[in-house]
Amino acid sequence: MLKDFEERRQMEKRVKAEGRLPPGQSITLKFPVLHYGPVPVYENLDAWDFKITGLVEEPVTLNWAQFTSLPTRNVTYDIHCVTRWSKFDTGWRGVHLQDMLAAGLFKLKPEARYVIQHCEFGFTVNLPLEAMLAENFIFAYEFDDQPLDPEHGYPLRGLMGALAGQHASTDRYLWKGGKWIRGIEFTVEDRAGFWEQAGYSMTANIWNEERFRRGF
Ligand SMILES: Nc1nc2c(c(=O)[nH]1)N[C@H]1C(S)=C(S)[C@@H](COP(=O)(O)O)O[C@H]1N2
Ligand SMILES: [Mo]
Repeated sequence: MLKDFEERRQMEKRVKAEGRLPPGQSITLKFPVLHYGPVPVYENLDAWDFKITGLVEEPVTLNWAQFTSLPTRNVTYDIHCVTRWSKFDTGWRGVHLQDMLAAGLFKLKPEARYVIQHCEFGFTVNLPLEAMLAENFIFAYEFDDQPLDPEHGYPLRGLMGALAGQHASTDRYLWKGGKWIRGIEFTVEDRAGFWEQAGYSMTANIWNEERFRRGF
């Protein structure tokens, strides 16, 4: 217990010195679970699919075997929850939107500017296209070399994190990644997702502490 406390204190000191602790955040060594509503149960992934819709030349539907045969990347993210905990050096494997485009899986229409993630039970979250094309975002299906835990998004989640030391303009809070994601929709206009409709920020930049929507 005391050892954990000391470890956490030391690590917080280090990431602070490295400029990796955003304002108003503190470190956790655990992995808290945060979401609204139930955790979906999958007996198998036979009925699972991932739909790419909206401003694309041809909509695409992928099953689990097709999705997991897409090229993957391993990423290490610092993740920052709007409820003020941050977890550092988390390791994930998943598919990047850039690699889907490069593989010729679908073609974007030039008007596409925003992306809505569609998740189980109708949960949605919105991001500008540039944030999803940046290195901060991945469709993750492994954490720590293991399939995701059900409560962290099994089988697939959108994942938004920060790369150590980059302070990118696309660094957002963790809620910008939808757990149990089932598709993405490209749009011209920004459309508030579930938490955004409840008052959370449309932009969610962690370095400017964009936690809530102004004037909401
Ligand atoms: N489908 C879904 N995804 C979601 C949410 C949710 O309510 N539903 N909450 C978001 C919020 S507010 C956070 S902070 C992160 C938490 O991810 P974690 O439970 O893996 O820590 O998931 C995000 N993704
Ligand atoms: Mo959150």
